[in-house]
Amino acid sequence: MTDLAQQLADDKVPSELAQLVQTLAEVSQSISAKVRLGALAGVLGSAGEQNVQGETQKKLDVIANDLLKEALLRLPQVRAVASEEEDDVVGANHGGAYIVAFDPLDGSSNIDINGQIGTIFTVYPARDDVACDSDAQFAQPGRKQVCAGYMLYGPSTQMALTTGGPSRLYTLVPDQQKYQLTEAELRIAPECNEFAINMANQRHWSPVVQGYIANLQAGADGPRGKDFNMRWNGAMVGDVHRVLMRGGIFLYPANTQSKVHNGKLRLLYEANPMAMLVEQAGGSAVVGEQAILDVDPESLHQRVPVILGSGAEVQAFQALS
Ligand code: AHM
Ligand code: MG
Repeated sequence: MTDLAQQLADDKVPSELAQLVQTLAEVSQSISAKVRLGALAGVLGSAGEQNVQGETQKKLDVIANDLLKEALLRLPQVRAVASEEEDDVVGANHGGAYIVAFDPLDGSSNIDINGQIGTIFTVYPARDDVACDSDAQFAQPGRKQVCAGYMLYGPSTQMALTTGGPSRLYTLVPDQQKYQLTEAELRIAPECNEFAINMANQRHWSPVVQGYIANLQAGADGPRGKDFNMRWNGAMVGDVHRVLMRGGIFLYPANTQSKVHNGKLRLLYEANPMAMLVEQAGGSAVVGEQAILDVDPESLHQRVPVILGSGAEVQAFQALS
C-alpha cells in the first residue's frame, strides 16, 4: 500500500506543498480523534458564539478552526489563511508561496447527532501584488487552486485530494496515524440515478430548479424515462463523497425567498474545492452556465448556487435553463 507521503512524492508535488498537505493531514488526525470520542471528550454542543455568517458556532467548529489555524500559521510556506469561521484573512509569513482556505468543520448540524462531518480545504498561490492579510489574496478564481480536498469523519476517516492530477482517496489507519491510498483515481460516471437536494426549500426555488426536480420525481413514466433515488446528508462533504464514489447530482440552488438567496454554500471554502475534486474526477460543477471554477470572486465569504456531479446529469439540468 502507498501512503500519503509516498504518493505526493510519486506525483512530484513540490516539497513545500507536500509538507503543507501533510500538516493538514496531521491536524485532521487530531480532529478525527476528538470526533470519534464525541461526548466522552466533551466536544459536542454549542460554543455560544456566532461566526461571521451569523451562525451559532459549535465547540467542534472552534476546536477544528483553532487547530488548523495554529498549525498552518507556523509553516513558512503559508502567506495567509482564511476560514469560514473567521471574519478576516489572517496574514502569516511574508515569503510564503501559498495561501490556504478551509471550512474547519463542514456539516456542523450533524455534530450532535453522530452524523457525517468533515473538513474542506483549498490551496492557492500567494499573490505578490497585494498585502499578506488582504482579502484580495483570495480573490482568485477556483481554476487557480493548486490543491483541494476534504477529510470525511465517517465510520472511517478518509481524505479526498487532488494536487492538479486525479482526485485520489486516502483512508486513515487509526493505529498508525497515517493516511493510506485506497482509491488511486476517483471517476464519476456521466450518467446517474440519484440526486441530493434539500427538498424543504422547494417552494423557494426558481422555476428551472422546480421543473428539473419534478422531472426526476416523475421517474420512469416522466420525461427522463427512469427512476431516481434521493439522498441528503446535511453535510456537503458526505453528499459530495457519495457523488465521487457512485455518481449522482448534488444541488444547493439559489433560494429566492430567504436570506440564502444566493445559495447557502460558500465559493471559497466549499464550492471551489469540491468543484476541483469533481472536475478532476471527470464530473462537472456549475453555477448557471458557468463552471464554478471560472467564477471571479467578489468577496471573501461569498455564497454561490452549486450544481455538481455526473457530467451528463449536470448537462440535463443546464439544458432546462
Ligand atoms: P456549515 O459549513 O455551517 O456546516 O454549512 C454548510 C452545510 C453543508 O455542508 C450542507 O450541504 C448544507 O449546509 C446543508 O444545509 P441544510 O441546512 O439546508 O440541510
Ligand atoms: Mg460548510
